[in-house]
Amino acid sequence: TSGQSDSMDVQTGPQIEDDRTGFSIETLRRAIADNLYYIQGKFPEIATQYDYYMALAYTVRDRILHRWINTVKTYREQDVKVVCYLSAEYLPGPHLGNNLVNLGIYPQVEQAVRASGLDLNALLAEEEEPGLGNGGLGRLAACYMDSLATLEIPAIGYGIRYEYGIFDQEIRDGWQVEITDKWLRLGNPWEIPRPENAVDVKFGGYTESYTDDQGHYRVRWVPHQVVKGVPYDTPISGYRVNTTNTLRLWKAEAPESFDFQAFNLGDYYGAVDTKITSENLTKVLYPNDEPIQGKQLRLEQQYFFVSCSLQNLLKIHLLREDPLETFADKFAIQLNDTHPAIGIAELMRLLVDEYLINWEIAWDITQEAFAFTNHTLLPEALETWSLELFGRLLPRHLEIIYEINQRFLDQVRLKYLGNTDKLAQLSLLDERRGKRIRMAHLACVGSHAINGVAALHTELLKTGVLRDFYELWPEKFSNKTNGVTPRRWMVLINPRLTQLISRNIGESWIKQLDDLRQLAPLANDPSFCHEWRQVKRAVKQDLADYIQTTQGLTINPDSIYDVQAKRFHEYKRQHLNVLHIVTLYNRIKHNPEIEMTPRTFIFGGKAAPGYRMAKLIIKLITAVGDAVNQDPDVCDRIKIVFMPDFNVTNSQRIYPAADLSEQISTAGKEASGTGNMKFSMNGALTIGTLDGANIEIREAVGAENFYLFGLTAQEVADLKASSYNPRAYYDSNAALREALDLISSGYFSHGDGSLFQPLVEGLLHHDPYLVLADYQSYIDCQDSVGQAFQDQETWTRTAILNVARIGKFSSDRAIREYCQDIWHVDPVHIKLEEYVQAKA
Ligand code: T68
Repeated sequence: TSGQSDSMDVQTGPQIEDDRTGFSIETLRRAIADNLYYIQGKFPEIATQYDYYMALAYTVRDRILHRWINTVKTYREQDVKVVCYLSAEYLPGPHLGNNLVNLGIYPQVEQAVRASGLDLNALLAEEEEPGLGNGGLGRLAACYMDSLATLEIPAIGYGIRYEYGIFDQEIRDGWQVEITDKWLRLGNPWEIPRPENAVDVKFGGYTESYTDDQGHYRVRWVPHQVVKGVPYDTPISGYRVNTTNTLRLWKAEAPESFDFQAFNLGDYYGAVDTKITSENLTKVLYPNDEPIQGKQLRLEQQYFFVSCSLQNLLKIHLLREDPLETFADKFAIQLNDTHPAIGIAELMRLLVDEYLINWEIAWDITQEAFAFTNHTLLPEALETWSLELFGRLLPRHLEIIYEINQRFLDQVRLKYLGNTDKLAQLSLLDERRGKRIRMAHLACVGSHAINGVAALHTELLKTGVLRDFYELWPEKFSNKTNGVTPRRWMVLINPRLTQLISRNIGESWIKQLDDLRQLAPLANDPSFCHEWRQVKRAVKQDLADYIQTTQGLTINPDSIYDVQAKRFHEYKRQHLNVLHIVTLYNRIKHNPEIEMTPRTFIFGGKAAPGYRMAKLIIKLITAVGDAVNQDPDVCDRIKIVFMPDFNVTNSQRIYPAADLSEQISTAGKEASGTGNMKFSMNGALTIGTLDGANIEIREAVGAENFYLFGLTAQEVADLKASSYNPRAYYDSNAALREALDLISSGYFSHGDGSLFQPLVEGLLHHDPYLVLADYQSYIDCQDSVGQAFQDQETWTRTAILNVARIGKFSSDRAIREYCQDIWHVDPVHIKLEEYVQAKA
């Protein structure tokens, strides 16, 4: 070797052009060819696009591995405090493009690929994304992992390696059809299995007490079954830094020692059976919006990955030769909703039963280590488990929860003398609904910090579902408004906009999103505005081309792209959007000559497989689309597109092209929303209610640059309290009546008047999400949007100001707040050793 001790600079690449670390075009080209040969075992004449994708992925992985190894080494040597994010879901999206952006080698790779006679976009399209989450919560975890690495914060994300992620959605005859997501079918170049770090997880059985050598009373858990957890590690790169953190996902397998017993008895098939049952544990992701109470496998999944993760943390801690008492100085554990909240009882069990720490000390460690993020106000989404199921699966944890509860309620009793209502309200056990464990209560009691995900949401937590805890411990509560990563949601998905911005204000905004402020004066610069419009127009053309090729549908890039893309749920009110479309349609039918700003309504999103109403709303959209898109009277003034299979990959085509972002949930129901931020960052204007983060987006961009409508959360609560009568709105509003009547008449369902009856009847008689109450306000607001779009100059100016003022909604800002207020962790700079030295 050269004997030089030069360190590597991530900006310029290595000084020695090694095939596995070099950044030059020629080195990259050679590495791709080498990987095609030695990893895919192919030669160019028979290699598929997928083979080339794999060859490129391994080329990029090598460069990342080099940084990853240096990161792990540094964390070990420097005894740093580490953030542990516990989440049952992650939606990282395709890794390749993101890693190219973060390494800063996108242009070089583009050229190296071209030099091999290939097209980078085609290779990027080959990647199957890991759909290991349902929606916002899982995607938030992925944005936070990106920001943690970019901010050089030591972090591990722990989760579940589902073999089948969220289902793929197809639309057949206008209905959603679910297809199994076989994302691992062709292999996954981004993960490295670590079977040597496998751990055992116990289930079922019973507990027994014994007295140890020192005469202490102890409890041991004799399980009925043991499952092995095998970690699969994926590197998470930071933007233009060497820091590369780990996403560690656990897969369930049968432990060798366990089926050995069956083997000895000659029960070979019984042993294989055990293996199959064990592996079922991490087979499939549960969809949200479905009642999961009572789903044993779901509780098994939660306990499984949390136990694996905590055992792993304790092992790391002891390897560093730190005493257990300092555990909470070395790890900050964040609970992403209540799904991993069982971790509080599990850490107590590990400390008390396995490491023989006394209860009080163990409890201090636990409370100091854990913090809890709540993501929902919907009461039906709050997790509870029946004592029967819980005790059968986790008998020792049930005892521990009883003990935690008893000590907690003793404390409560002192504060609220004789107030039995308070005790019942705060208890970890819900005694009314057939004895259930309230996971949110466990999370609150076992954590030192509790947060909501937007200002309104946190306020509603404090006055609503968690008010008794807020009264008890106001100091534990804080707000952490969500954010999204500008690396994926701007730089990667909107290169045209990125270049325009960077040409004018430099690149600092990519890491300091507040620097977008420098765009504000340019909103008054006609030539900049002109370029902005050209960029938007080009991106809209891209989406039009994509829709033309995939669906054979022609849309007009000069129309308003009016987009609602998110999970289907009644509280998100996609049906309110439909009522607007049908209202416009009726106006045309009454007056075919009517002047109207042309609109393309674009929908995307999945409905939980068992959520009938959500699926019926999808059918309504496609049915209205079939009628309206064909109708010669409409003359292309309205087009309706349903983009199937809304996932990270497909969403990346949608956000950049939107003019109007639909954020129309019933006020008080959407905890935060994160799509709202992604649209705004890409220059869409928002039509929205005062809900979740919409409120803060409106504050940031200015009320004059945001289309507000609808009741406030307070007005919603008041109206519901005063016996809301949706029928009155129907009776008094002719346009609303006409729209609903047209839907129930069978006009959109080949004369079948019964098809949409559940939907229309539901609205007329119950309307729990106040669609009818907000209808007129929404229509009026949409009319002003239509007007405003006519003035392209003003519209563009407003869009630029939206982007200029969106800096707050970077996940970097959110993560900085978590680091300062909750985790108390600091950045650790990672230096690279030359690869030749590191290997030696
Ligand atoms: C979302 N929640 C919130 N839940 O709805 C959204 N739930 O307002 C918020 O922006 C986002 O979290 C991030 O904070 C979810 O996405 C789930 O996906 C989910 C999954 C399983 C069980 C319950």
